[in-house]
Amino acid sequence: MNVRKSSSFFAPLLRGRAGVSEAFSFSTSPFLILLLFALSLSASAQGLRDVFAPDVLVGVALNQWQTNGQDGRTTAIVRRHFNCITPENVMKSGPLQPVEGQFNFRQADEVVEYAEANGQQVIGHCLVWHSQAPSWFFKDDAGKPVSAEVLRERIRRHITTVVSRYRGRVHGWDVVNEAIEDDGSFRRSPLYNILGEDFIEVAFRAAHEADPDAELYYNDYSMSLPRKREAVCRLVRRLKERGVRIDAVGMQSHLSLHHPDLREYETTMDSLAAAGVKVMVTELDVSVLPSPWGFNGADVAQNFDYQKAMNPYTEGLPDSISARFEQRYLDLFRIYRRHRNQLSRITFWGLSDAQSWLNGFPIKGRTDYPLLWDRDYQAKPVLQRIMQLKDED
Ligand code: 9MR
Repeated sequence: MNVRKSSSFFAPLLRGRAGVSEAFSFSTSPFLILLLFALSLSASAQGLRDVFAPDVLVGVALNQWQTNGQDGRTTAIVRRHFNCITPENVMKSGPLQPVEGQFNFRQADEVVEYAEANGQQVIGHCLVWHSQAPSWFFKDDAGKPVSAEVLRERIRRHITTVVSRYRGRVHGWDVVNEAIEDDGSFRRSPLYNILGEDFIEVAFRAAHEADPDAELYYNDYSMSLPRKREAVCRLVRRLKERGVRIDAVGMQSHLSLHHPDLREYETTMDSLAAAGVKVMVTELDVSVLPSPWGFNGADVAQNFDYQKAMNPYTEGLPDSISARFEQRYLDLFRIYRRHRNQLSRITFWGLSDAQSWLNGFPIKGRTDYPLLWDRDYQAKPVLQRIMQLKDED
C-alpha cells in the first residue's frame, strides 16, 4: 500500500459527510476504518527516515545557523524526515579547543540541545582529523613537531574531555577521519608522522574509556577505490584483533553523476560487512557540476571561459541533468534498500542546496544542486520517489 492509494481511498471520508455514504457507513465500522487507516500509515513512508526505520538511522548534517534557531525552515523538515543530526563543523577539534586547554563548547552544546528538543540522535564529528585541527595541536612553543608522548597525551586529553562531556547524549563518534590515502597507504599527516598508525588505536581507546556505550567509527572518502577499501578493511580487522571497539565505517559518499562506479560502491559495503563492522553512508551528496580534475589546461583563477564552463547551471538545472540527478539518487537508494542489513545509518551532508559545501569546493562561488531540498528549502521531486521505494518490496 502506498501513500497515494491510501489517501485517495479515504478521500471521501476526509472531505465530509457527503462522501461518507458514497464510501460506506462510517457509523457502523469506525474501528475498521481506524484500523485500516493506521495500517496504511504504518506501511507507507511518511518521511525519509521511514524508508529504513527502525534499523537504519537517516540523518543530515546541519551548520551552526541551523541549530541555533536562526533558520526556522530547517526544523520542520528535520523533524519529519530525519532521526539523527551531525554537526557539520562545530564538533571538530579546531572550534572545540582553539587554544590548548581552553575548550569552547557553546556551539556544540547548542547542537546537542537542538537535537534533544527535536527528537534527534547526535553523531559526533570528528575527534581526530589532520584537517580543521587547531594549529597548536602538533607543534611545540618553538613551532617544531611535538614528541610522540606529547601528541599521545594531547589526543587523549582532547577526546576524554569532549566525549565525557557528552557521555550518554552522543549516539556515536567519528573517532578518526581520513587517515588513509586513495592508494591505500597511511596519510603522511602530522598525526602519522609523529605517532605512526598507533594514533588510531590511541584515539579509539580513549573514546571508549570516556563513554563505553557510545558507538565508535572510522570515516573516509573515496571508499569505492579498491586499494583504499582494502586498506580500511585491514585497519578494521587489526583494531578488532587488538580488542579495540569499532562499530562501523563511514563511507562519506561525496558522489557525482558519473563517479564512482556503483558496482565498486556496493563491493565496498560487502567488504566492510565481511570485515565485521556496520556500514554507514555519512556525508551523502551528488554533485552535478563538472570536476576540475577531469578538465585540461586552464587556470582556474584567470580564465573566464573556464569559469563559465565549470559553473554551467547558475540559472537552474536543465531537465536532462535533473533527470540524471534523480536517477542517480534512485540507484543509490535501491542499493541502500538491498544492503539495509549491513547498514546502520545514511546521513546527507547538508539539508538544502543553499547550504552545501560543494558551492565552494573544489572551486569557490559555483552553483551546485547536490541535495534533496532546493535553495528555497522546497523538496525536490526525487524525495517522494525515494520514499515510495519502501513500497517496492
Ligand atoms: O562541510 C564542511 C565545510 O563546511 C568545512 O569548511 C570543511 C572544512 O574542512 O569541512 C567540510 O566537511 C568535511 C567533513 O568534515 C569531512 N569530510 C569531508 C567534508 C567536506 O569537505
